[in-house]
Amino acid sequence: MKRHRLAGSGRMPALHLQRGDALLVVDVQRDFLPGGALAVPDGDRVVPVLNEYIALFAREELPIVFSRDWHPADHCSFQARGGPWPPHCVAGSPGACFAPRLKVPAVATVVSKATTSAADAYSAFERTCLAEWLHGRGRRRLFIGGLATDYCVLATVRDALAAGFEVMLLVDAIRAVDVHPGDGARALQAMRAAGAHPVTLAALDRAVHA
Ligand code: VGL
Ligand code: ZN
Repeated sequence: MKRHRLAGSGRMPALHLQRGDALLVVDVQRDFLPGGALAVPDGDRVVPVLNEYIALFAREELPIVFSRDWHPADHCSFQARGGPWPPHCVAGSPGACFAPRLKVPAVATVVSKATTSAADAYSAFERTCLAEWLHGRGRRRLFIGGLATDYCVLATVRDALAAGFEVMLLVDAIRAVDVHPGDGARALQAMRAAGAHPVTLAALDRAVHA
């Protein structure tokens, strides 16, 4: 029996990058990698994949934004202050650095968040100028990946949708903390239900257009 390629056979049409797109890399910092203060299991696995997205967006001269968790030493989210987390991503410390293998361009847009001791912020949009910055550059669609699926990626995706952006979630470039088993899977479901579209490198049209 001959096989036919039919619509709905599971094969997605190639996705093209467009004017109005931007890449947002969430919190790919040493403290969230294996060996770090708040290690995300397999957190390092997002780095080579994100590097491919970074190269694609750089080639198309589309904006690439890196968010980072950037806490004071006495941050309210730390256990010493009654918060849920061990100390992590203290501003200027080695653990707060971007992953060494992450190919952050020489000139990059960096958004620091949760920078005051009294307030935490999982979302890269929370008390930052990121939404205005992106809107001001005519961005309509954000490709979002990084760490961690069930905290900062989830909160960032929700805020991006609320701010009116279309969101493409890089499902091959996110990893979850999974404090409670299934947190990552639930976060993924919640993001899809909120309107984020899952995307992978394989689904992106990587051909060079003249
Ligand atoms: C994060 C826990 C605490 C994150 C930040 O980047 O997902 N998670 N602070
Ligand atoms: Zn934090």
